[in-house]
Amino acid sequence: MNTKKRIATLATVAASAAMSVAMAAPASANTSSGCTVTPLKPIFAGFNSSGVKLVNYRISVSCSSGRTVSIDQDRYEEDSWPNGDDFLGSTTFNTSGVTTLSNVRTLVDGEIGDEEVYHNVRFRVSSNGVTSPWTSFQKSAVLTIPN
Ligand SMILES: [Ca+2]
Ligand SMILES: [Ca+2]
Repeated sequence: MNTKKRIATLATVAASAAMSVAMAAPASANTSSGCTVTPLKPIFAGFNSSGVKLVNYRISVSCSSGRTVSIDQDRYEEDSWPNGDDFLGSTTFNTSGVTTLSNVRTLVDGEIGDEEVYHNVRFRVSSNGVTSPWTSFQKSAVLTIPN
């Protein structure tokens, strides 16, 4: 193999290695470093004392022992194009083990007719003083609810 050919071969190997790293990320987005975190479809959770509807934005968490997880949750009300989704608020959580987190919030009435609410979550895992990078955000299913 002459020198020119060898350089070309090395470049091909480097390119395919970079591609396999880039393509692996989305498939494992909700499992990272021994924790699995899933944003569950929001559920109706009754009424507050003022008669306003409540919605529980739950998050399922399952971590191996010795791991703690930090979670960012962003809540939205979905709108059709050309309107952007309405941002409703953020909450952060720190937990470990196997649990389902609850976050009960009042339901907005931002438009005529039903509201369509969902949440996005991302997380990072700490173990023995080492913290993983943040995952990408994952979107829950959308709850359509009269209000
Ligand atoms: Ca809407
Ligand atoms: Ca409405």
